[in-house]
Formats: sequence, C-alpha cells, structure tokens
Amino acid sequence: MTRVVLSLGANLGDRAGTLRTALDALAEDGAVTASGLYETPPWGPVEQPPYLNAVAVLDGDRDARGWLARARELEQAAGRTREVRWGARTLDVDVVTVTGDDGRPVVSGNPELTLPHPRAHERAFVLVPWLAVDAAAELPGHGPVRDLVAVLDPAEVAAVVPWAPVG
Ligand code: A4P
Ligand code: MG
Repeated sequence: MTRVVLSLGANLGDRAGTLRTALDALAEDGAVTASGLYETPPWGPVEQPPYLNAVAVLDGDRDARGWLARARELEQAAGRTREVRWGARTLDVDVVTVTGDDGRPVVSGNPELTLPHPRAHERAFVLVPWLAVDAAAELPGHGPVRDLVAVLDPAEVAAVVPWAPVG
C-alpha cells in the first residue's frame, strides 16, 4: 500500500467536467480525499488560458511507477492533447509524492518519474489545494506545505481562487 498525492490541471474544454470525471475514476483505486477546484493563472513561459486545478490524496496498491501509469491513463481518457511543453492541455496529472507503508517517501531523480515532483514546492496551484485537504502535509525535502505557502509571493497565493460554476 502506498499513499500518493496527485496534482490535476485542465485548461481546455470542459475543465470542471474533466477534473470531476478523473477524480471519480480515481475512486476505483481507493478512498480519495480531493480538494475543491481552484481557478489559477497559467504558470510558466507559454501564454494560455487559465487552469482549473485540484489535488487528490489516496491510498492504493500501486508503486510509484504504477501511479504514473494511472496518471497517464486518466490523461488519455480525457483525450489529452498537448503539443507544447508547459502548454495548454485537456488534462495533466502529475505525481507530487508517493509514500510507502513505512512512512518513507519515494525519492527519484529519474526524468521519467522524478519524486517528489521537482516544481511542486514553488507552485501555489499545487500547494494551496494540497494544504486545504491536509493541513499537516509535508513535501519531502522541503518541509511542511504550510511553511512553503507562507514564503510564496502572496499575490500568487491569492490568485489561486476557489472555483464556483457561474449561474
Ligand atoms: N515526469 C517526471 N516526473 C513526473 C512526475 N512526478 N509526475 C515526466 C508526472 N510526470 C513526471 O510530462 C513530461 C514528462 O514528465 C513525462 O514524460 C513524465 O514521464 P508531461 O505531463 O507529458 O508534460 P508537461 O505536463 O507539459 O510537462 P511537465 O514538465 O509535467 O509540465 P508541468 O510541470 O506539469 O507543467 N499552470 C497552472 N496554473 N496550472 C497547471 O496545472 N501546468 C503546467 C504543466 C504548466 N502551467 C500550469 C499548470
Ligand atoms: Mg505533467
């Protein structure tokens, strides 16, 4: 049994529907604690529409590679299209951390699966939803998520806004 933290993002098509479908599908793997959906400005060098982001925490029978495979399955089920690195996509699922039964985090520098995710510590769109579902969350190698959020640019944190459908 492992515990995985997944970051989900969508900025094309029916963003909320895509995220909800992916979160529902994850329930097949184990009991999911999912954050709400947050609207977030696009991060990175590519100009693109705003994202909806969410974080899911769950326990399941997979190892780290198994969780990456599951993430790719969910992306494919959402009909993921992406031509540009960091560019717009129907669904991106990143593996943030994997923790073993013994409480030890999986640490890997493999470019196919780098753990913990190498950019999670600086991304408000990952840390804010994660903190919302687990106030005691820790990012291995970086410390409590609460502390990481505290040192981010306040404007970036404030820009991660709980999303509510219009109407
Ligand atoms: N890979 C390595 N480690 C991991 C990991 N821990 N989890 C490899 C998932 N994948 C991992 O990923 C590229 C390669 O990373 C894969 O081959 C995988 O084996 P990808 O998903 O195919 O490509 P990508 O998503 O375009 O690149 P990358 O580097 O994952 O981009 P990011 O860092 O995910 O950035 N702004 C907002 N507001 N919200 C977002 O969700 N997302 C991105 C994508 C950019 N800006 C964003 C958001
Ligand atoms: Mg990705």
